[in-house]
Amino acid sequence: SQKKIKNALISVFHKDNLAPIIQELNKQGVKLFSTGGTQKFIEDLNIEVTPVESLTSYPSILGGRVKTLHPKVFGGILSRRELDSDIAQLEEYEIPEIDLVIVDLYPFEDTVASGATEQDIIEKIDIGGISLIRAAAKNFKDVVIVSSREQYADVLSVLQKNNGVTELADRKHLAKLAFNVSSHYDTAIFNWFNNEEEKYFKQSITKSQVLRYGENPHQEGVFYGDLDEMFDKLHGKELSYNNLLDVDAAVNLISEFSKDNATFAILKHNNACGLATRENLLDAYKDALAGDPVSAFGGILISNQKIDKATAEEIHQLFCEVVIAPGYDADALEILKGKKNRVILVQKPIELAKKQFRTILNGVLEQDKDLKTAGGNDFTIVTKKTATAQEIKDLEFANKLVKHTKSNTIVFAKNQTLISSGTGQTSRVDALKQAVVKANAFGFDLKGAVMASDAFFPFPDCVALAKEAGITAVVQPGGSIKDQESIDYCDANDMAMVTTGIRHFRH
Ligand code: 93A
Repeated sequence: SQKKIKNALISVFHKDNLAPIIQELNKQGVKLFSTGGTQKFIEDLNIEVTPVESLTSYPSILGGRVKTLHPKVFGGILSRRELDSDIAQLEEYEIPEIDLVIVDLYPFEDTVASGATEQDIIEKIDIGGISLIRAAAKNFKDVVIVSSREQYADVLSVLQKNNGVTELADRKHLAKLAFNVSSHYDTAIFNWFNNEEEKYFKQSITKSQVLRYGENPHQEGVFYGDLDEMFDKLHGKELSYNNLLDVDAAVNLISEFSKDNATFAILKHNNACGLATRENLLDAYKDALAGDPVSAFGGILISNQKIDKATAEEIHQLFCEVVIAPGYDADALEILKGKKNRVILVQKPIELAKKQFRTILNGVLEQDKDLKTAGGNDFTIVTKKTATAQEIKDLEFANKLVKHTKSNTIVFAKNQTLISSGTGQTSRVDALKQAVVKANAFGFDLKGAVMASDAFFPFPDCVALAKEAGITAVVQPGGSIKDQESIDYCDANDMAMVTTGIRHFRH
């Protein structure tokens, strides 16, 4: 298992501290092969070196992208010295055995850190070098791999120790280091690609702001991000931790209604307690509030339209923490400013991050944001009865809302208005029952209302309870093995059901 180094391939980006190794190899009579820049460095030391081009009979092509990627190079590294067929093939194709490979990869991470352009970063993805490293490390039984300039000093002492004769244990150790280098290198490349996707998130964490406290006064809290980039704050006290959670929920909910008529939402604890779409904003606000005027107290209000004076006058009657809108008429703003602490935000038309993060245990969960919403055209009618045009509108409306409500959830809606919802229940039946109780409590008649569910019905009990409450049409993702039981129930009870194929869990 002792091996004497006869031929070495050296291809390094950083040449510093390389000279003593080259000199030692030269002293030991090792034949050196090398790529362009490294070759020049060795020649400058007055030491003989063979350009890799004369080994491959190919020039370096594609601006250096293909220099060492050639069977004459990799054959000499990967051949099994004890295998007759490998030996015969090296002879047949005139490939010299290479028993030492020294590589220092293109500095990918440094290039990213320098703020280089995408094109420059991509050019710094080393292909040939990483292949040399992996090939030599794979064949550690016969080959010594030096995979980073950080190993030069150690390797020099290994070379000096026994006049270029190396031990298997040393080679295997270097192979382990090599795969550490290559895996780290590829991870850095992966992270770069991944960060590209998370550009919006990354940009937003360049700033942070200490909050009054966290979810409760005994908890400290910080927001990492740039609120000024997303909102113009026109009035009011500082947004709290819980306000920010609500603002997030509100902004995401209202984004579903960006192309709709005037829409107003009132949120509490990240769920809507009022939502309505109307011809004009004042009606939208009034009908949103009517959904649950008790919960609306201290709520977060959001509108998809500029707020006018008439609507502001109504809002002013309510104690609410935050108002968010794309803009305010001057007289409306004056009215809303009438309460010292009321936060008034203008939502800027900026794109939100498409990734979500959440800490769990001692780690972080990451996921794509739920950006899919089924429109009426995506609905599949699964019952004999088809939904009316008005029901389809209401089903669309309810389905948008159910997506932004904590699971398990059931939403009842009628005339583009939230009647009531059951939110965050441990069973869907309980969510439904809660919605019925709330609708009754505020004097709503559920006859002709529609129902949306965030996930499928495992049993027909939900549609049965809905029928009893007066629901005539239902939207749900579908996909339960017992879907047919719920559909059969609807068919037997003159109800329409549509499926979307898109589940909207929100945990
Ligand atoms: O562009 S590459 O991926 N293509 C190759 O075939 C190749 N072979 C070695 N880069 C390649 N290398 C890298 O070139 C090495 O990893 C090293 O970082 C650099 C050394 O080039 P030079 O000797 O010309 O300075």
